[in-house]
Amino acid sequence: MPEIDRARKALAAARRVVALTGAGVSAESGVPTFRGEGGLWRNFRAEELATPEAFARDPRLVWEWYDWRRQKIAPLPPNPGHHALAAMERRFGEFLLVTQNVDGLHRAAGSAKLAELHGNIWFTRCTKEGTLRENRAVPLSPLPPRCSCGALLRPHIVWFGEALDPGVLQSAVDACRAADVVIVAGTSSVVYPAAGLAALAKEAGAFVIEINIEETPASGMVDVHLSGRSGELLPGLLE
Ligand code: BJW
Repeated sequence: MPEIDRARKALAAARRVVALTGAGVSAESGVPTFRGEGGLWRNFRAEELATPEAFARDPRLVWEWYDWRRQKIAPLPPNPGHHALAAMERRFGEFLLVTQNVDGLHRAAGSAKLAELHGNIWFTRCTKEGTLRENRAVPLSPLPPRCSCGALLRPHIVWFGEALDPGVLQSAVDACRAADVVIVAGTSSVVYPAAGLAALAKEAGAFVIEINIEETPASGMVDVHLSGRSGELLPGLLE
């Protein structure tokens, strides 16, 4: 049986479904990925921009980078991959979309059962009070922005070396442990703890489907690897 049919068959029999997404799912909307050709880390050094140390050293530089990314993402629409995942939420009895993406495009496509593991670029967090506020201003001015309490605001993003929100991570772990099918789409599967979720699900008995334009460290353990673009393959899974 062709791989896509094996994946469709598993999904057709599933009640509890989890989708785990990465930057590749937003690539067809025009959002740059992190690794690989054209990826952000080809032109920017992660440790100079995406660490708490970088922010402590030069908050303005870090904010300029995020402001540039916000300006790039703001006009971009969700693509058919995002829409297919929103449709899955309506189709399956239990569904959780676990995303590493911070661009907000899943929400824009209508997904509501969403665990944003690495935060959201459209929210700021007060470095003193921890208060979260949605802020869609593009460009942001002045940089770096400040809270009404006077403290610096930071992007609501999980940087390297920082812990993920324990509640958000636990919801992802619980859903993966209980899932009948897990779809891992558009992620290089190298950043932990997100990269460990597919193996966790597999060990707990889930059927794991990977969608990617290339092989990843997870490809050897999944039940089906579908090679291609998520904007084409995710809608194809529902046919
Ligand atoms: C397509 C496509 C198309 C393209 N269709 N596919 C265990 C082992 C080793 C290291 C660690 C470990 N545990 C923790 C670590 C350290 C670290 C880590 O994992 N490092 C590794 C890189 C080595 N992890 C952390 O630091 C995490 N924190 C943590 O563990 O804390 C522990 C702690 C506990 C208690 C107290 C204190 C600490 C935090 C990780 C945060 C990651 N943050 C980033 C940056 C955010 C900045 C920002 O957005 O501004 O999140 S890193 C960056 O990578 C971003 C992404 O969410 C993340 C994942 O990338 P993703 O989504 O997979 O994208 P790419 O670009 O890598 O891949 C795209 C894929 O799409 C490719 O495969 C393409 O082929 C594919 N593709 N087009 C389908 N059309």
